Amino acid sequence: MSKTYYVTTPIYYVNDKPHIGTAYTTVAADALARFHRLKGEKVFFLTGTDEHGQHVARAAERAGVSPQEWVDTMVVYFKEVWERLNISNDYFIRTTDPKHVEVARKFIQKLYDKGDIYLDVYEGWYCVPDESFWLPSQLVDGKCPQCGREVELVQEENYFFRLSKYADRLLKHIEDNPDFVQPEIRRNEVLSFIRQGLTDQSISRKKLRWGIPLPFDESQVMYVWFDALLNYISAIDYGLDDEKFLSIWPADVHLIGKEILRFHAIIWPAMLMAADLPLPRCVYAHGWLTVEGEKMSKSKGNVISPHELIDEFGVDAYRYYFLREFSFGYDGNFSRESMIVRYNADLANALGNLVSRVIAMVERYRDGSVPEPSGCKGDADAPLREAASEVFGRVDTAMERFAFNEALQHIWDFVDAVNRYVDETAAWDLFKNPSQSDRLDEVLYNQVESLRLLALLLVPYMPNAGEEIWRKLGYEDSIHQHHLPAEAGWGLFPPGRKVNKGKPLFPRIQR
Ligand code: ME8
Repeated sequence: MSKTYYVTTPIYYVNDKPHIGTAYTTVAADALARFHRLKGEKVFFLTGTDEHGQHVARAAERAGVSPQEWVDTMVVYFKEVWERLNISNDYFIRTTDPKHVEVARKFIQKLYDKGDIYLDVYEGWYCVPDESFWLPSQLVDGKCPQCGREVELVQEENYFFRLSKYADRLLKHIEDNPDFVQPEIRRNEVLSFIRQGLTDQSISRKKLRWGIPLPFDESQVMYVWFDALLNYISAIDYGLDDEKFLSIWPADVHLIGKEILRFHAIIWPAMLMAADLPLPRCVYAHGWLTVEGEKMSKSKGNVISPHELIDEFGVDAYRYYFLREFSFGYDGNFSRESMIVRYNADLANALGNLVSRVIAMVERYRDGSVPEPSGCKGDADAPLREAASEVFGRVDTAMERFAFNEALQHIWDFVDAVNRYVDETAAWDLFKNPSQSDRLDEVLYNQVESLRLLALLLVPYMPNAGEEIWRKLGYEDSIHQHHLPAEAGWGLFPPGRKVNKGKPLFPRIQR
């Protein structure tokens, strides 16, 4: 049996509502999960919420409710927005789930029994919003080197994880596996960090109550990052159901933002090594989004909710814009203007018009029934067939590298090729000349066949648009039951079927 393709997002803190930054990773993970399902693979796609820690406890305190009440209220905002964005996660993990708590306690006990966890005094600085420990030498102007906010002095007896013990093995693993940390720039960052030497990591908090109590010392709770990273294995029943766990683990990719790279590319693999578990195949850290040139922050009041953009542009356009506009590994800047430009050019004009034109011609020239291909060839056919036969392979190669924007670029190159075909074959002229009737049949069939392939190609990125084109082509079953490249061959569209005009896919946005 082939292994399940396992893709994860970070689990998000519930101190605040989701915004376009959080949705960025989740939409990308969803496109990846759907792409692998399109290929006919078994997929497990995980997302969820990180509900413990000081940051969340303080948010609850400010709201005047208990932490549990707070997280129960906040988690709804995440579930709601993922549903609206058509996120197809197979499971939603919450770190307050009894199952997660049980697995986390089992895991830490295992490491403690092995001697990889010991008691010592921690003295240093703590950034509450980032939930990160820092040494005095790491601070920048006395502030958190990560986010620039105030840090707090922590001095307490903590349990430590022997991270240093795994430094050499980890270094070798990253050196031997060039794809383990991606993109390259992040891999270099991790390598140089490890080469500077790793110190053992505090993994418990004494004064905090909101967390998972340590099984070997109930007076302390697990450090929120140690707890959170374990979601990737608790969600798939590590230590509870071996058969299930082994059919899914190791993860094929953990998609994360670049600011949490060290946790995922250093601490997490070392934790797995300590537990004798295989490492994920890849940790991919994407860039950060700014809004109209500025970092999103509550104080600036420029935090954008996905709902706002979905209301204005629709779900598919939302997904398309974020995947197409930015190069995943790099930082990017959101602007409403660029979203409108993309929408009108790529969705309304190139794609939407193409679909309407083809369907309208089948209606006008063949009473809405897709004709049998006549075999009457023309010069324009070969370039179209070539574009059709190459597009999936190109998309696949781009997706292997998590280059969502390139994958979509290849699909739009195909859209352009079909648009050219429509223009060059000029069905409206063929229709005027009865002796060209066979050629008209062939041309219309090729256009419809191109839309069939296009609908399938779009499914991972714009599931609704894919499904709508499918309906317009007269299919009654779900497009999600169909696969590529299995159904990429030319000529699979059954002639004689009636097309449906329906509503336009992406009406132009007037400015
Ligand atoms: O770090 N641009 O949770 P978090 C792009 N709970 N991506 C962004 C973004 C932006 N402006 N802002 C947030 C945590 N993200 C931990 C994770 S995992 C075991 C624990 C995305 O709620 C990006 O994926 O702060 C980033 O890594 C994540 O949200 C951080 O979410």
